Amino acid sequence: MATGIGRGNCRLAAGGKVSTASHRAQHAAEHRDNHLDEHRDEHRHEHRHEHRAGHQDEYRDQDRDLHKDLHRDLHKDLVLPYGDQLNDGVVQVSFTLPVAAGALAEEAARQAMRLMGLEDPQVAEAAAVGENATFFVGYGKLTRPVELSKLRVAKPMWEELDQGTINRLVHETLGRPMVVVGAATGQDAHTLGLDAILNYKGFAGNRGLEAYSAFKVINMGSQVPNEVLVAKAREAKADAILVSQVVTERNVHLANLTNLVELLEAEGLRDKVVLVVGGPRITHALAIELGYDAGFGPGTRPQDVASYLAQEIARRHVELGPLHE
Ligand code: B12
Repeated sequence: MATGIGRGNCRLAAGGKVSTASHRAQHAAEHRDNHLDEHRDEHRHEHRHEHRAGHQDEYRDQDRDLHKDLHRDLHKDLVLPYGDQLNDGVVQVSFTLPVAAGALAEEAARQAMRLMGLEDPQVAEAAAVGENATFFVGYGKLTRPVELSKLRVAKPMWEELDQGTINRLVHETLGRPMVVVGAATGQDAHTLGLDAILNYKGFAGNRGLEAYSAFKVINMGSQVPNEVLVAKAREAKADAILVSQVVTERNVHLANLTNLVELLEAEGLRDKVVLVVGGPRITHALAIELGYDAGFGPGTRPQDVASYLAQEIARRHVELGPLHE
């Protein structure tokens, strides 16, 4: 089916107005330049203010230097994806639409990319997935830059410690190893991530918690129901519970993680344990939102977790006293 729309540079824009790709590109470029100009003016104003008493020629030199600095600084602070050239904004996306392969599906794909905020969407690859679905690889341009200086990044607050310091800190704090119970919970059968943190051999050359005298590790493995994990934590007098969640389809991890917090609260155990969650789609911010003490994402090393646990148990001991007595 050929619609005649969406081929070449001329497409129907929202509200029935005809706009061309070059118009939009120009508009986008103006938008970004205005944005950069605002920053430039702010910066120049501050700079002039500081040097009001200076000489005319000095102003000119300073302006030239300032211009160079600004361009360097703005490129550092306002960033766009790198496609073929620095900050050209070009990105590649892939997705599947439940529409049979053909012209309508391709127009739907371009519209989906526009809705993602991409200018000049192009379909690079379209492959039928069964009768009623099409997989796409597309290209488009982002025009609004990310301002790095405006970002606030949530990070757990701990310092990286070496193995000896971690062992000493825990033994001095508790007079015994810290009991850590770990499990991949609910239906989750992925244990490699949890094993990477807990098992002696560890991950990427970094030894796991079992290699520290600071920790007594109980690894319950995969598909552990929350109730069974809570019962084990009570029986072992766990100081920390480490949960792994890898499957996140249909947000199953959110329901599962929330249920664990509710069970621990109901059992009066929540305040007695350091509660940690990890997995490839876990962030510290998400963990905090769900009622956990810390969250660890992709690339986590056992030493990161060991450092956090040792410092957190020491902090609690000083602030709250022994938790299991
Ligand atoms: C290996 C694997 C499997 C193996 C797991 C074997 C095992 N014993 O673990 C098997 C074959 C069993 C499997 C099964 C399935 N899998 Co699978 N699997 C993978 C695969 C290829 C690698 C995962 C992995 O081990 N990574 C290596 C580890 C070291 O990395 P990690 O898990 O991210 O862990 C690190 C951090 O996240 C963190 N971390 C992780 N956990 C924890 C816990 C704590 C406490 C802390 C502090 C840190 C931490 O530290 C680790 C080290 O840095 C991924 C795809 C991929 N490339 O990622 C799919 C993947 C995870 N699987 C997936 C799916 C869908 C499944 C199945 C549902 C498939 C099916 N239809 O049957 C089943 C699930 C069964 C179930 N009930 O869970 C999807 C998940 C999609 C989603 N977002 O939900 C993925 C992403 C594949 C995909 N692209 O679709 N899988």
